[in-house]
Amino acid sequence: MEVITDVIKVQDQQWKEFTLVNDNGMAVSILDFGGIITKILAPDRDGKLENVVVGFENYQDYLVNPGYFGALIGRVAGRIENAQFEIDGKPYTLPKNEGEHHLHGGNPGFHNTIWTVVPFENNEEVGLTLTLESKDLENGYPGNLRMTVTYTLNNDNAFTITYEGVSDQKTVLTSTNHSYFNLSGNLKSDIQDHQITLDSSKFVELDEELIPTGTILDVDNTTYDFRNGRPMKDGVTSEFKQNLVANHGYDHYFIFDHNKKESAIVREETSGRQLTVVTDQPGVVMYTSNNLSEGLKLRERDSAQYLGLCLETQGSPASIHHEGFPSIWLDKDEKYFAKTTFIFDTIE
Ligand code: G6D
Repeated sequence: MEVITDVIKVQDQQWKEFTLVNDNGMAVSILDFGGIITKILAPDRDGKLENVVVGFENYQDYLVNPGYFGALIGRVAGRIENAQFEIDGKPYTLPKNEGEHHLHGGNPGFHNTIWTVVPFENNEEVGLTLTLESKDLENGYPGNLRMTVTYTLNNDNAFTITYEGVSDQKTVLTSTNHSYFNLSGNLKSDIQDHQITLDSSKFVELDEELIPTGTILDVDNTTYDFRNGRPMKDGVTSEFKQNLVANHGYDHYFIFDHNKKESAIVREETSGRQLTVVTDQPGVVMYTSNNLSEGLKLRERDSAQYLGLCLETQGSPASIHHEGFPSIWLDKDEKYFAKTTFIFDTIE
């Protein structure tokens, strides 16, 4: 196992790209800019290593990155209604970077800031420790926040992301990674035939602006019931209101039942690749790149709708304005901890 470091010149900046390689040849490439995962090479059933995430051909395109490809997201992943909240009666207003609302931590956010990166390796794994200091009231968020994200890869083809944070004031925090997975390999096909299983019986209803209504819906007898596996395309062809609200797909927070160790399993029959997600998080935003615009030059091809599957494990920003949702409140000096493992293997 090894960590390979490359220097990437982007306009007047110098970024570093770190590639974690295990003994099976699986590799994960990560930038210090945004902690962005630019490539994951994973084997198919014949052992052929191919890229399984959406990423740009030209690195400078990560400077804009409207889809947040591969990026760490924070301080709050998802949407905060009306870009505001109150703590102990004191109002806080965040940038309205999507209509009247706040999306994905604002700008600058975790996704487009240079993180301090320290590689490491030991007998079990190779990895990176990324740290970031976010000042009090940066983008309107209270508290001086110190974030540490750890990426590790082991010889079981398990890639783990651990998030740790602490703030000197009460604040809100839920971070995630916004990789777009495509198990076909080198974006040979879109994700409509990916078979998805989610350990979830409830999901969060959205309004037309993709803002939680405050209602939690049952998946029973809907295209949101992934408990026994379902092809992603069911959400594309569905006339169910929530699939239409998401622009003919999924863009919703699923609350995990935590009945199983595996919170999500994704399979792609042609390649035989399988991705299993094990997480301590209470839920996941599953986004099926319904709004992925055309015309972006990706590593293997031009962008198109449904090219990647996002599994953004996190708390629910709806908890800011509604009771009964997985909380993203963080008390003064409370330790924030989140851990998600993506296990890549194959099926017969
Ligand atoms: C779209 O609604 C989706 C979000 O869920 C996603 O995170 C973003 O694109 C990249 O706004």
